[in-house]
Amino acid sequence: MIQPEALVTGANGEIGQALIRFLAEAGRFRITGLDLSEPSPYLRSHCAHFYRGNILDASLIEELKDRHQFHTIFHLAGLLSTSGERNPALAHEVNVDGSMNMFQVAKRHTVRSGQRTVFVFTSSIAAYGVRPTDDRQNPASERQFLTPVTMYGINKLYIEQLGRYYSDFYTSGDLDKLERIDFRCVRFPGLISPDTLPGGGTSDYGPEMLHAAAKGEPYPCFVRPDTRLPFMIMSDAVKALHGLSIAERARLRHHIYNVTSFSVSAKQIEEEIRTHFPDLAVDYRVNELRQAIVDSWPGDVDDSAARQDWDWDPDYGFREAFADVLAPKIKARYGAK
Ligand code: AKB
Repeated sequence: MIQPEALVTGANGEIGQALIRFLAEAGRFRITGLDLSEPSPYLRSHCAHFYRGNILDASLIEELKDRHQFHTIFHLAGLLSTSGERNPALAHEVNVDGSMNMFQVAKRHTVRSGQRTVFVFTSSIAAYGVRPTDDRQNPASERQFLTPVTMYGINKLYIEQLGRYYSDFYTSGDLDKLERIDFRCVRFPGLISPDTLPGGGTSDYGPEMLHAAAKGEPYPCFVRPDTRLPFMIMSDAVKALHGLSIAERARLRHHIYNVTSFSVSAKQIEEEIRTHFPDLAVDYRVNELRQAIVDSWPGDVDDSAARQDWDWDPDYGFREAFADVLAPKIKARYGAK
């Protein structure tokens, strides 16, 4: 039997690497990876094809349209929140124009195969914009507080809406000829991986503190100790992407789903890490700009729709995440005791 093809954009990113490893082990897809940078030999060996290129490159997009037939596209490539504030025009280009290009690939493959290409998009809690008068601690539902304050968050919210459009409303101007894709999206909280470090995000203090502890380095934390955000570990993030991608379409009442695992403050993360790395030293040196970004995100999100519609259920809560996965793996990685 010929395996269906899947495309993973942002293949070398944190989520991309973990997702490709997971998909390769599951063996359901022939995987095509796409990233700006060269993959590791390990990652390359899991991909039938790998494109080193830019999702803004028109000739690469034509090649993807013509040479492949993607059953599923996992569109992960993009600039994160802090990077986006450093260069908003570039963030808009990569996040929005790049996503438009990927929608065109999905549309072409939908028309050619007569089957709606599954388009899985990674959105984020950055799509929210909680105001100082709102209750940040109340779990936010998918439809609340949609007034993001960063270029990244605004891009995510807009791409979510474009996905709805290409899934439910697009007609290509010809009302008889439907070319609608199957858009599915998770809004991720902050992610923590023992294998990789994020680059350019604002929830990065969580994973950075863990990696610093394992390396025996002090950590200058850029948010206040009482800053609370939702988080999950990378294996649960991959579980969410896979779970949503294979969910029966008829059960999905929405296109956009919150997913989360635990909501904790920076201080709680510090204390939990210290149970595994007693020498950890954290110095809170608040960066006002990054603090303002995090303060605009909800302290918790309501993921009951995902639990109901596609049986989302993270494997790890706060304590187990650190005790069973993060601490042992990161000790092995850095050779820490
Ligand atoms: C970021 O901090 O930009 C990301 C996110 C929460 O989407 N980790």
